[in-house]
Amino acid sequence: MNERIIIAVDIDYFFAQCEEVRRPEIQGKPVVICVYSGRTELSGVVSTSNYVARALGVESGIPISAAKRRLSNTDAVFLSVDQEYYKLVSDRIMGAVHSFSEYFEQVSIDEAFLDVTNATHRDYESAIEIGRKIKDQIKDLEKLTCSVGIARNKLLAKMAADSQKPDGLSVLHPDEISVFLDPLPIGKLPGVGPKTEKRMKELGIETISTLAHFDPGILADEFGRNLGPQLARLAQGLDDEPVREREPEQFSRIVTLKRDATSFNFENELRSMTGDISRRLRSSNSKCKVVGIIVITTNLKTKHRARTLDVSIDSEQEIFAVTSELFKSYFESENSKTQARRVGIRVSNLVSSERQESVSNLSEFF
Ligand code: DCP
Ligand code: CA
Ligand code: CA
Repeated sequence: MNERIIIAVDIDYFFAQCEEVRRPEIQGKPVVICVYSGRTELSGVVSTSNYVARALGVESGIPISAAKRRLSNTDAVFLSVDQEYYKLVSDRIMGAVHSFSEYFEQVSIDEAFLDVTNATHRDYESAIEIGRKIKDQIKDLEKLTCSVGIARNKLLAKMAADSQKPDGLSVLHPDEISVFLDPLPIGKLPGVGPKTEKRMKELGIETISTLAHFDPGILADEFGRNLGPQLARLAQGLDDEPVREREPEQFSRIVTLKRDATSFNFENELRSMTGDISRRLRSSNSKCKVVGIIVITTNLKTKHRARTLDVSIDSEQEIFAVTSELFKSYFESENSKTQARRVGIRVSNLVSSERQESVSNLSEFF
């Protein structure tokens, strides 16, 4: 028997919710996160928006000018994306979610899957328990809501999570799958983008049920020999993709200072962060080539400095040496104009320390 239980976690209106948390005064207003192209003052697109703005027709992908028009009579807040900040929040959340199962896969900045088949002994009630705990923990840690879906594979878990947003917990028992899937419009099927959707509608395919039973030959002709049959399988709720651990690309830590700083006077905090990062590198058998610092100022600007090293490192002392220098030169260059409220460090360009060793062993051998 290879029946699995998969949990999907997706943070609600992620970038916009991050901003609501760090700027509580904007809660309740329409919040629009913008990617400004810089060409003219208003050119660019909406990255995401909160649910207040969505109810007024403002969602991902529309031009900022259209969003401004639709929200012209409201107290809407337009903010520029701060990708670095969302990444820090995401790293902390993903760390917490990962702790619920060793079978963990992060698929995007705000989304992850867990395989809890063994942990739950294939019992949905105990999977729901884990789902609740994950939601509670993300709420406690970051004050963010997320939506959780539980089902027999990644596809259905994701669709279940999407079906109850925001702050949902949706379970799809194996015997409920076709009742759930069949009536849904094909646009709800992951993998069916706007172009595919349009062509399917021209072929008379409106619902997932129609797609599931459609002539496989025609689907192959229309959408390709691989994609066509694949879409039909998805429409039947079939998906064998395993939850696949991906190598982390970076590690970061950030702390709020007890007192806002205008110089490097937080050696203890830095030691604790470098110790933590060094342990994380070693436990994943990695070393880093790039070491950076993060400063979040009292007026919520996120600043970065990073150094690329000649030799990759993983020790606490080495990481401390580089980051303390970066902090010193940061505060010198800033001329103490801005105050730091939160400070962090980040290591990236990770390389496997095992591979390095074996390479050096080999070169010794030759
Ligand atoms: N994103 C983006 N541009 C897009 C889609 C998404 O910049 N076209 C960014 C902003 C989102 C984040 O990625 O906050 C996560 O994307 P989601 O699709 O999960 O959307 P949200 O989390 O914003 O909303 P939802 O509550 O629907 O999950
Ligand atoms: Ca999301
Ligand atoms: Ca997502």
